[in-house]
Amino acid sequence: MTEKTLIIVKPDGIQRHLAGEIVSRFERKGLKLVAAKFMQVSEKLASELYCVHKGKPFYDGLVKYLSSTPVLLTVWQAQGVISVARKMLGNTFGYDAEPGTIRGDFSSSRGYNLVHGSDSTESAEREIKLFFKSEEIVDYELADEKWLYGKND
Ligand code: IDP
Ligand code: MG
Repeated sequence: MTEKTLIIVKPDGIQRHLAGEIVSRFERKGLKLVAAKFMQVSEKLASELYCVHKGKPFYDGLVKYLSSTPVLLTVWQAQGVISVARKMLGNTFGYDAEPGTIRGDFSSSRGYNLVHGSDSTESAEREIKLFFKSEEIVDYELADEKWLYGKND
């Protein structure tokens, strides 16, 4: 069974017209898009997503940031997708992220870092369930799957 991960284009990603660029990077990497939703997240849902950070000095600002304007929620599926996507995101703070990563290429901020990605299988399962019903996650085959993943390993 291949993994799934939740990737969110955060409000600054939408406001800065970078949603297409960000989705395109995951597409070109050969990850499979299995769900998507464009919506404004409530403060309640944002605080649930970030519950592990409750009590930290940046928590209240983080919840306000994520719920301030709409986001694009996406779920991607592939072997090892959680760690692949985290590498593509780059380090948490934009100014510290490597060039070539999404945050490294487009963010120079601390908290405003354009994109969220699940950090483990447990968080991915919990986070996906917060935003998607199971029937909203689509099971299908990509026509070029054999070229994307190979058959000789
Ligand atoms: P991650 O998004 O790379 O997993 P986390 O440590 O889980 O980073 O933090 C969640 C989000 O909280 C970050 O993406 C960022 O938006 C925000 N954040 C983390 N640390 C700080 C901080 O020190 N100041 C402001 N915002 C922060
Ligand atoms: Mg995190």
